[in-house]
Amino acid sequence: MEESYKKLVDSKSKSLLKKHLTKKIFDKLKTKTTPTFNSTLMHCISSGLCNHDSGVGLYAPDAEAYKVFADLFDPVIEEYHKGFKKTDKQPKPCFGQGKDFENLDPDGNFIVSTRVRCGRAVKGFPFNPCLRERDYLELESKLCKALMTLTCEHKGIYMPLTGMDEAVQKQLIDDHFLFKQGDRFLAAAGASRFWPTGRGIFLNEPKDFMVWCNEEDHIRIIAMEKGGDLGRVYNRMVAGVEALGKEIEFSRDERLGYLTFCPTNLGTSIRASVHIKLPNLMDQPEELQKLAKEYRLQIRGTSGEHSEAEDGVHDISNQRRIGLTEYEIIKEMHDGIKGLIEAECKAKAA
Ligand code: ADP
Ligand code: DAR
Repeated sequence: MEESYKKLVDSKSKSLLKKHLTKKIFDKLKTKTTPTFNSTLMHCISSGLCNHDSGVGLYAPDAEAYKVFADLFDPVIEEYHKGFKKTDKQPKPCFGQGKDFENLDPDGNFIVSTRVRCGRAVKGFPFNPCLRERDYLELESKLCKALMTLTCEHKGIYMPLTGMDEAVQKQLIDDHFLFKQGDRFLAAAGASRFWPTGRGIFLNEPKDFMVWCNEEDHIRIIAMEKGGDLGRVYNRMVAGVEALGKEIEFSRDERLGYLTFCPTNLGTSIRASVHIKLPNLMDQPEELQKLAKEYRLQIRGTSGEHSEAEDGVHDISNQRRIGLTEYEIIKEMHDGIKGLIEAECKAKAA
């Protein structure tokens, strides 16, 4: 670990890990372990040590890591989430009403599709580096039992990755329903062990609600549809979260909110995104980046993280996930996308 750490220090990495893992903190934390699962600093930083091009480079091997290695997690959380200090506390869950958010693009001029997702961890289970093969299977079994209770618009089927026809899997990924495989950042973080055991996707009949099992987090709850009706998509995700929350006890920390494998997903764990075409703004990359920063938005490629835009379609979403209620996160994204569309119209008229 010492040698890999020195290579990171000497590298041109711009990761938050490199920025905040000072030698003093490294020396203070390198011998610490978490009490229940005996997780180490190496479990937390292995991805960022292997991938110097990480944006963050840090993951929590279990819930206790956020406290045992707080000297490293707290400054990374504060910077990524734009100011959530170690003395700040996540508000109690408040989803509000999706009806407050009007369709972002009723005439269908810009937005191809809208997606809202959140992550959840099952209380008592660690995260990927500490999960045994039987833990993945137990998590899958618990989730499937809960999924079978879903009714009405959420009713659907669970498809395990084990035994899934390759063509079916490729189509589900191409349709943006299913997660990609082989993410090197996640692999280096220990998230691909025993793959594909315990991994899978639940899809409802209309294919506008899905639940991922054991990709990066234990559970990802997702609603998605064509067009820009953020309020309707948000309501569908919230109803799914609340239904599953009646069957499964989620892991929630008093200060950090809902716990996740990656510190970028803590708090509400909500990422609300649009696949959107803004051709005029895309021709002014500096202006677009300035607006994204102003609205606290993150820009990804068409196939999500670590991908490029195809046919001018970008994935634009809220950056912050902690320090605000669920409702406030959705409002921040809604207002940001509205602002980008207004700027696109001005750029077109100019
Ligand atoms: P997340 O961490 O939220 O799951 P990723 O960036 O890994 O995000 O994206 C996961 C999948 O969801 C990718 O296939 C991506 O293209 C798809 N996706 C994200 N936002 C949208 C959207 N608004 N419409 C359609 N697909 C989307
Ligand atoms: N690529 C990794 C992950 C950052 C956040 N995305 C997650 N958790 N899927 C990085 O450190 O840049």
